[in-house]
Amino acid sequence: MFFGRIKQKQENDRVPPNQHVTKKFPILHHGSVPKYKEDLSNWNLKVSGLVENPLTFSYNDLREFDDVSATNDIHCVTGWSRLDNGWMGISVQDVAKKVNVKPEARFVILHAEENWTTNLPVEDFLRATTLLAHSHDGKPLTPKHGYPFRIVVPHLYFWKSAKWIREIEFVKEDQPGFWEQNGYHNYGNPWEEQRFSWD
Ligand SMILES: Nc1nc2c(c(=O)[nH]1)N[C@H]1C(S)=C(S)[C@@H](COP(=O)(O)O)O[C@H]1N2
Ligand SMILES: [Mo]
Repeated sequence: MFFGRIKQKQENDRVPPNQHVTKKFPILHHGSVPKYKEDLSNWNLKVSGLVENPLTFSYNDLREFDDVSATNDIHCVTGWSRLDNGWMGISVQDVAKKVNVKPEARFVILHAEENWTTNLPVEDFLRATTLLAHSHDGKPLTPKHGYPFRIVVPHLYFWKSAKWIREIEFVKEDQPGFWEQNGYHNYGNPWEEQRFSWD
């Protein structure tokens, strides 16, 4: 009882307004799930735009970075939150060190398969908590959850966490992405319920 109440309280502090906690891991996206058939020889990740040293990484290049792990909470704009997700991946700060981001870069456009994009300020993208994740709760990402790599930006609504990431572009002018052009908020802070652009 007593412990139960403490746990409830802690959980409430961790759940943004008008979200409900689920233990499931729902799947949400626009478009189709890419089929790589376990063959990543034609797969790569570009880091482009306002960087001194643009680079294209193969899957194996990325796996040579140190792995980092993180545990954080997912808040989906449709109302579900999933607590304590264990991610493994690489730090976007480590990747950024290799390309040297120019000071003029103010936004990051994340490009996924099928020309899906999402946008966020460069200082949000370059937080220590942003990962290029390859595993979730101890297992490689499934195709539906973003295999081989997805972005994880835990402090914003989960639509900013691009699955099937293929290019990280640093730009000067903001460019609203797929959901942002379709009515979602441009920034998406779950604690302020920035769900829709008319909020
Ligand atoms: N490439 C891509 N990434 C995407 C999306 C998408 O449509 N395409 N949808 C976003 C949305 S709206 C959500 S809620 C999460 C869902 O991730 P999940 O299916 O792993 O739960 O992925 C985000 N990343
Ligand atoms: Mo979403």
